[in-house]
Amino acid sequence: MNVDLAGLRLANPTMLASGVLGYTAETLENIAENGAGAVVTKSVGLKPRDGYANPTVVQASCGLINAMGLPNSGIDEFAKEIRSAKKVLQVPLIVSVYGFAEEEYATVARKAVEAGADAVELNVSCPHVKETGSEIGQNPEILAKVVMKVKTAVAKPVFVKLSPNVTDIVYIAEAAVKAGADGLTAINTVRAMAIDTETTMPILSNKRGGLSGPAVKPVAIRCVYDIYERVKVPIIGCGGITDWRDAVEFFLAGASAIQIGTAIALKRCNVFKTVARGIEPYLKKKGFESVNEIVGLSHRS
Ligand code: RRO
Repeated sequence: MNVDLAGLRLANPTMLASGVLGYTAETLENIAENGAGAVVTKSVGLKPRDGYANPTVVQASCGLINAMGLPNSGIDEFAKEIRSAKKVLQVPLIVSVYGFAEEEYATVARKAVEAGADAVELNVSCPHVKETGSEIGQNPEILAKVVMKVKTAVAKPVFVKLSPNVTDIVYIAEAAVKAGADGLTAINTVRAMAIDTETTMPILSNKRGGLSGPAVKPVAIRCVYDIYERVKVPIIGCGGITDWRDAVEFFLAGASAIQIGTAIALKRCNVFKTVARGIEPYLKKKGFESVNEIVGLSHRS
């Protein structure tokens, strides 16, 4: 069940996705104790942000739509959580970083690594916060500058979390890898909204949000499959994984590891253990000796 992600050793291929319970050392430790092979924090920027007013989350038929608006305490305050988390965590700690300019990404990433982050994941794909996220992740030139700047600022693996809200995710993935990304996370949430038929108004205070959960899994599988055909760096699959079969589907598409987020809200924290425990017998039954042997297996002709 061991996997190697650009030099990061994971005891099993399940990871906590950014945005869910990744705010404090305690919750990160709790997720690791529940079996996650690595944890990713909520995205953190240079300065504190309140995020949007409630409602920030609404349940859809097959998932959740959120528009949190990047609430975070800012890297200087959050560095304390990183340091505390590093004292207790037995698994790699990846800090999700956002910025409004390439220098900001680099400064936050450097401070995160100085505080103990084992890697950073660049959030260039938040679907609804202006001037960060998608504006960067939809533009290959700006994205390349961000990645290059961060790569010169830190000596730890740099992962880039991609948006599905683009015409061609492969084109963006290739730009990130060419600029030096050590791995790619696919995908962030899909732009979505919900309207209340009683009030006749959009439910989220921000109106538009990002859809996650089982509804987006087929979209995420297609993204991983397409990216795998064109890039050599490890891909971390993310989007709608709730059980071991979902995870296996992502490996077969080309993911080397998977992230779980919404299933924690819809199911329970022990989803990491149940997913990992399901993968092992599947590998055995099929005659494989490791997860690595099935990464990208669906691409063979
Ligand atoms: O905080 C958010 O509203 C948010 C972020 Br940063 C993100 O990357 N994806 C998302 O669905 N919500």
